[in-house]
Amino acid sequence: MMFRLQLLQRLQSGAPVPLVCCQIHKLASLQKATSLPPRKMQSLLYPFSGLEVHLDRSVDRMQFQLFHPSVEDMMEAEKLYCSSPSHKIDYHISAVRLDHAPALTQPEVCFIGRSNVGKSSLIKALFSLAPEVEVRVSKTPGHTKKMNFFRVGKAFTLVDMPGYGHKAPGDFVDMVEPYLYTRKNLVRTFLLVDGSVGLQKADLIALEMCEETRSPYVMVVTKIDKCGQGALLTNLLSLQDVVKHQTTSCFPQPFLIR
Ligand SMILES: Nc1nc2c(ncn2[C@@H]2O[C@H](COP(=O)(O)OP(=O)(O)O)[C@@H](O)[C@H]2O)c(=O)[nH]1
Ligand SMILES: [Mg+2]
Repeated sequence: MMFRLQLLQRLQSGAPVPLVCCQIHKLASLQKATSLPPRKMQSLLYPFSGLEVHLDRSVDRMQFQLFHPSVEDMMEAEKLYCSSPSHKIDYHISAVRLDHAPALTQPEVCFIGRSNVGKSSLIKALFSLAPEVEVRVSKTPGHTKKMNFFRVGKAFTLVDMPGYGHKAPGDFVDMVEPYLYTRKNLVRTFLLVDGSVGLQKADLIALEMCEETRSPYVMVVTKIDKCGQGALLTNLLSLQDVVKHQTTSCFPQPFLIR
């Protein structure tokens, strides 16, 4: 109401009207997604389903289908990402060094991966029903040089970690590795890899590090919209092979996102 009044006054005075940047994406909520035609909804909520038809019968699909939540379960989970006075979602703090990281007690999950793989975009997408939370997504690699902490009420904290590879190996050694080893409230690490280019050397180094820390982690495959389905399937199958044969603490199912 207050905002509308101010807007009216500005319009009447001829002053420039600020652009409202907090727009909610048209498919941000599950309710909107479920109003799509069935096939579109299916490919949006279960991205692997569209790829599966191209696979030979002999290929083991098990690893892509272990976690298959119902729409009702997803709707329940979505409530966590809706901000309210009693459940505030906000940017908390940034830290340039591990000893600057806030001491928090709630469970924490972190997002790691090469620069430009889509860490900040994923967090921004998770917060799409709370668009007032500012998450910076960059056009230039190596932008995030800090850890950024976001609070999801009292439920948990999300941490956007500095990217590795390219120009940022220093940040990785200085921050990401000790963070993974020492953060007591860390419950899950999400290791993001670019599905349009497949596993890179730097991804394998990160994977090895996650294995060494023995903390449970999940592979998230980003940019699945950026290449053809054939190339994506080739990349996914080789990733599946690595997860199956070279990991012990990795959740067997990669999560596909765009
Ligand atoms: N096509 C496509 N582009 C993406 C996707 N995720 C991120 N991007 C783009 O990749 C660039 C880097 O993303 P960002 O989230 O800043 O990466 P970060 O360095 O890992 O945090 C941005 O231009 C994003 O718009 C995706 O799933 N598909
Ligand atoms: Mg970033």
